[in-house]
Parts: sequence; structure tokens; C-alpha cells
Amino acid sequence: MIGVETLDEFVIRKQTEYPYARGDLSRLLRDLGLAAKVVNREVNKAGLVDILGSAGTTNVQGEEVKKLDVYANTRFIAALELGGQCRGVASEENKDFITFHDEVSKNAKYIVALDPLDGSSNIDVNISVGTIFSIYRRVSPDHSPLTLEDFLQKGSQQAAAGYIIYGSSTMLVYTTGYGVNGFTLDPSIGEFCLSHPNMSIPKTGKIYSVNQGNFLSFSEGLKQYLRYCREIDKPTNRPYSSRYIGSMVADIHRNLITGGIFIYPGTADAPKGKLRVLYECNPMAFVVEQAGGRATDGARRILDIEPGELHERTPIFIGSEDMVLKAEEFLRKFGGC
Ligand code: P6P
Repeated sequence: MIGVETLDEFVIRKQTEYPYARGDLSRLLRDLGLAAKVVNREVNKAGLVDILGSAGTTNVQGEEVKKLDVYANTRFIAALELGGQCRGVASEENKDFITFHDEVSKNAKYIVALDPLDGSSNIDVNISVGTIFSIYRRVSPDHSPLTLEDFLQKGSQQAAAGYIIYGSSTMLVYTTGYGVNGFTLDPSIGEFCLSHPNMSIPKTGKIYSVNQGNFLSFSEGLKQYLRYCREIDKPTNRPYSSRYIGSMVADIHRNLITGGIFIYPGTADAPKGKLRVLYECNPMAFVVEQAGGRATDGARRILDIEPGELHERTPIFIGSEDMVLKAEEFLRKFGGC
């Protein structure tokens, strides 16, 4: 019986494989793992304590903020500040980025972009939600206050990225650019344990994931692609199955394991779509690319986008490489994204 390897043990073992690593990133990843365990405890008992429902406020996106959103945001930011490896955070829940000014964090070389609780509209109905994180090295001079440029880096510059999915089990999945590994929380010992080493997304799949309620506002190219998904064609395993949870982390995590494509496109009213570059699309794109998949805005690689603002949005087509390429083919042929 091989022993389980915990996230902390894995991160330390991996660190020894990179002689230049001082352990800062390792400690930062462990800080995120700790916050995830604390948030998981609240998510798992959300129905039992007064933490459900709205906080009575709206966030910078104008979206109603659920109490668990606020709790998760507070916990992750606190863990990052206390951990001392992070100089500052950009969060979906905060209009501007936050700089940590304590003596230890002042020397930190990493910054984090965070969606503390993605899919929060699902909280009250007990459907999986997630946390998404993206880690960069700061580009402004060490010890100086952070600048917006530190956060507006291309996704290809990420040092690490990943997500936590609070579902039937709670998993932490991340990459540092050397493959993707998944850890399942064992509540009996309170540790994330390596359960999905070297994750690899199937080159194709049978699942397409998009909010078809918006079908009439989709481009002609996307409409044609969705018709293609629904056609009967045994040799290509069509019709595909439509699965849409309304929680990006849950939809993409499922496709990472089974194969599939997740699409949140632009529309006439919202040409850049809904999902944010910094703390949703970039980190998920890094993970999926590292697992052998593809992530574009319908044409351009997500990780090549130069963000112009903290909460910038982009259309996203992400998942099994062959499925994303096929969708792009329809967009080129019939127009749109
Ligand atoms: P819609 C959740 O609010 C979220 O940000 C993603 O997790 C999810 O994929 C998407 O929005 C759902 O948006 O417009 O289909 O409800």
C-alpha cells in the first residue's frame, strides 16, 4: 500500500527538483491550500449556519454578493497576507488590487489574482462552486509598492495557477508549468492528498458546455458549431451531450477528466463575454494547456491576451484540443466568436 502524498509533501518534493527554487512559491501554494480547507469547512456546512444568502451588497461586477463570497474573499486574502509570500492580491470582489504592507510581505516577489468563490449563484442550491487563483512574479522593483502593471501581465507569464472545487469531494488542482496535479481533501486527516497525478485532458470528448439560453444572441459561427454538436454522426460520436452547471470551475474540471469543451462566448450586447481574464480565464487556460488542451477567445490564445484593466473580460473556448479547433473552424467559416 503506497502511502498518500499530501499537498505540502508534494510541493516540497517538487521544489527540490528545481535548484533555483527558494521555497517561496511552495509556501505560497501551501498558504492557498490552508485557506481552501477553511473555506471548504464553511461551504460544506453552508446550509447549517447563517452564511447562506446575500450579503446585501453587489461587487464591482454589479453582481449580488453572497455571504460565502465575502467569507471566502476574506479568508484567502488573510491567508495570503499572513503567509508573507504574496505582495498583493487582485480579487473579483475588490474594485482595486490590494497591497500588503507588513514587514514580511514587503519582501514578497509574488502577486495573486483571485476569484474567491466562482459560481456563487449556485451556493444556495448546493451545486459545486470553486476558487480560482493565478500567481505571477511582480514586475515592478522589489520592495516598492505594487503597480497595475504587476497585475496586467499576459497569462503566459503566470508562475502558477489552479483552482479548488468544492463538490462531492473537495479538490485542489494546480500547475507551475510542469504538468497538472490534483489533490483530494481527506477530511479525516485534514490534508489534500495527491489523487490525480499528471492530469491529461482527452484530445476529444462528447460534452459541450454552454448556456444555450443565449443561443439567439450567439454569432452565426457558434450557432453552426452547436448545430454540428447536435447532428447524428456515429463515427464522430455525435450528437454530443450538453452539460452546463453554471459554475466554470465545475464545468471545466469535469471536461478536464472526461474530455469536452466549455464555451462562454461574446454576444452582440457583450462582445467580450462575461468571464474575466485575470482570475478566471488565464488560470483555467494555464491548467488546461498544461494538461494538453487548448484555450482561445475563438481565435487568439487566452494566455497571449494583454489585459488592459483589472476586471477585463474575454470570450473563452476551452477544453479538448480537437473540439476547440473544430469550434474555431466554424467561427472562421461562418463568422463571430
Ligand atoms: P451564466 C458564475 O457566475 C460564472 O462566473 C461562471 O462560474 C459560470 O460559468 C458563468 O458565470 C455562468 O454564467 O450567464 O451562464 O449564468
